[in-house]
Amino acid sequence: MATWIQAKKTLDLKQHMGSIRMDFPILNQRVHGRPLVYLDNAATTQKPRAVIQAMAEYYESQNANIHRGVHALSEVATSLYESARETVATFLNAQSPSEIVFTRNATESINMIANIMGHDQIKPNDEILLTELEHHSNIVPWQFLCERTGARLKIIPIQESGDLDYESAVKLFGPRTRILAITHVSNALGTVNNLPPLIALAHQYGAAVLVDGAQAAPHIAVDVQALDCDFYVFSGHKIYGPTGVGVLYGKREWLDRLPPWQGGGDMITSVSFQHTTYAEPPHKFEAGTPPISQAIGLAEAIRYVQGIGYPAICAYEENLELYALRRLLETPGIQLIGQPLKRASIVSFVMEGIHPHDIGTVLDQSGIAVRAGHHCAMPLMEHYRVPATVRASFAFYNTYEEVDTLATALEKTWKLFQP
Ligand code: 7TS
Repeated sequence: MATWIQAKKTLDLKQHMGSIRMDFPILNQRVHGRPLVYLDNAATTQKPRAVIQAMAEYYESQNANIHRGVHALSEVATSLYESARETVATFLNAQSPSEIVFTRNATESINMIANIMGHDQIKPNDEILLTELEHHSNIVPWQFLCERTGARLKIIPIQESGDLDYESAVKLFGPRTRILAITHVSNALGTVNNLPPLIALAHQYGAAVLVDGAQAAPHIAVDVQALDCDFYVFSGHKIYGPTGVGVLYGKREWLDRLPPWQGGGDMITSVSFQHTTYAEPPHKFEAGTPPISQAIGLAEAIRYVQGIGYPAICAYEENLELYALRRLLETPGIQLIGQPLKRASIVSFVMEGIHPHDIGTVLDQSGIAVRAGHHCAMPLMEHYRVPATVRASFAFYNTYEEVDTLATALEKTWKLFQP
């Protein structure tokens, strides 16, 4: 946890920014001779020292394989791994740690569900509802499922603002709807979806709901019981934890009902050449050696985030985002893509006549890291008839001065490309 946090009260992060940034060693460097301005947090976030240290300590003094040995190190490693699961369960307000499966990333979590749902839950002409906002990770696995089963995709459209078209959404549900797979926050526009009415509607039709929380978990306090979703997924590396670990939350009754995905060690109770019986959830879904150090790192990242607290993070990030929007709107040539009612720390834009990749390259020369591309959301790019956007995505360690640096660099970029 961050050492600078004293009393547990809502912090004004602006006042603590120096200490916060000191917790993230990577931020204190120069890129192309300029101080790094890291605004690619939606791709991956930087890691606080506490996470790096927890993982180093694990490898220096605790490393062993888990659930297998009677020796002391294996018991320590097993207990650290299982307590990481408890940390995630409490973080999401799951009913029990057995509802938390560790995977490789959000993508793998979605693939697992899309795959095992095909076992006996989906029939020809069943319908799977997605939205126009989805990342490819929440599209392609469902296309695989449709190819295997003869089910069909139906797509909830968006309005020009980048908000979901809730009126159209209601009409798309029907007796054949089996799954609603929906992002909590759009990685390209930052739109925060209003999930509860859609989840309630899906359940009225007996459909299961998977929420892709990859971009939400770092910015919004998630309560899976309040949401009442059936599955919730996110990636460790986008919430200040390491790569190589993801989370799949699943309601216990779903995890009991669904078959395992991969077979191997640790997911069985007994194996013979004639017959194998499976372990209880969550182990049923964790074949092979899991991401042990990564789960430990993720738990530390969650403790770090909880140490600051979502009220403080949300308050700071919302103000920073408003400031960034104001500065961008003042900058000549900028056209925002999407103006959703509620957004979470992501801003996408284009500049007339300048390719987003060129903007990204010029910004990089000023030490500013942004993303330029289709953001793995090609259907969404098609909706706005742009091949790509520039995306600035913020974390609680970004500063107002960094937003100014971005705005100044964009103004220069605009001038540079004028005839
Ligand atoms: N879902 C959403 C909404 C995402 O933004 C991403 C990654 C994923 C799923 C997949 O996450 P992964 O950890 O399994 O790869 N989004 C991005 C991005 O916007 N830029 O780089 C990765």
